Amino acid sequence: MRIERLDLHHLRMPLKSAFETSFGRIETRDCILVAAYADGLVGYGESAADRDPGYSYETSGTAWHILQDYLAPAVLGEKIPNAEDYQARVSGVRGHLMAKAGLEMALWDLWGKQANKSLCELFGGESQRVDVGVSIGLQASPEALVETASDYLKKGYRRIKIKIKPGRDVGDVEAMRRTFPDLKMQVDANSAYTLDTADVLLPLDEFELLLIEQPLAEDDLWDHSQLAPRFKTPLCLDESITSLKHARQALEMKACGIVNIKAGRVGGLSQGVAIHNLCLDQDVPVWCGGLLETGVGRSSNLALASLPGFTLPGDISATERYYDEDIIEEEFVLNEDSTIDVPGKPGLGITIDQKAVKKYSLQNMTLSA
Ligand code: OSB
Ligand code: MG
Repeated sequence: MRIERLDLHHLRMPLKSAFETSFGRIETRDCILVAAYADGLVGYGESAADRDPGYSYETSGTAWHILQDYLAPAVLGEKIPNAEDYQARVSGVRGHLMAKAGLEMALWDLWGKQANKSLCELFGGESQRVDVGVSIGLQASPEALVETASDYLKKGYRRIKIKIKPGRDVGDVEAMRRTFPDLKMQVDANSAYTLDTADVLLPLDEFELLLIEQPLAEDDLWDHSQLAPRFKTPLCLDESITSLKHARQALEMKACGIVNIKAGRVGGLSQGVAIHNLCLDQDVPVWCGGLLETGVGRSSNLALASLPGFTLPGDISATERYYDEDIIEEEFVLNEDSTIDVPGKPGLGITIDQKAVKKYSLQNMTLSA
């Protein structure tokens, strides 16, 4: 299918409640919505780069620039039969993985619609519903955290992740564990520690956490391999795994025992599938992370998480956890068993709410072949 046209929409959406991590507080979430047109079909993708370079060096501004000036010219007027072909065309652009992932997702939506297959079917997914949990941002106090967590447990979530940072780590976990002795729980530091300061986390080993996510910096693969043996609890990498190659290297040096896969962070769904395959091969559990995506990205996360290696609950929560108004017509709801259904319609299986897109757009652009 020849790509005839691309639309870019820079969106800024108010979150229902602010999301605070060790890298900052997010009140509104930016993304770039990509629409790709071919053969009378249109596919949608979401580039998850946010306004500020806190989680990643990419921003909605850099993603817009890279999409407009480099990625769009690489695909417009071209026949792109599959993700391998797409990745080869954009391989001259170093980095900018979230920008690349947004366009790849729009192409997957097109390929699925053309083949009349859902993304889950295209990937070889095996589950119709996936285990999910909720990621709770830093709260005002450990007491407030326990209260927020209770609200989510009442809604039916059976796995909770809490954000930690220096000064708000062991105490918060202790308060949670005291109140919820059997809860499936994990923590995410978003790179807030160094090899020298991370020993304050050693007491976490008492609390039977599923995992400790990304204690050290993104480029500290080696230091994670030095830190990991100090803990009984498995370390899990998020920010550090930006490619299949880094996943392989992390596993070879035992920098982590579990991998968080986010298609946006690794340059596209195809790369997420490849990392899943590597980990499945080596019996390393993976789970699907989230980036507070709109329904567009969430739909693709559900498809990815339907693959058999995703054995831990994902950070894929119900639509109502994130936004008052999403940009898709469908709503993702939590089932009673703390799962969410995997979309079954062709492509991403979603319908864009054009009025909502218009409402939240800061900038729009059409690029033609
Ligand atoms: O590190 O997993 C992270 C949100 C934004 C940036 C980074 C992270 C997160 C989350 C939220 O933890 C996951 C979600 O519910 O989408
Ligand atoms: Mg994380």
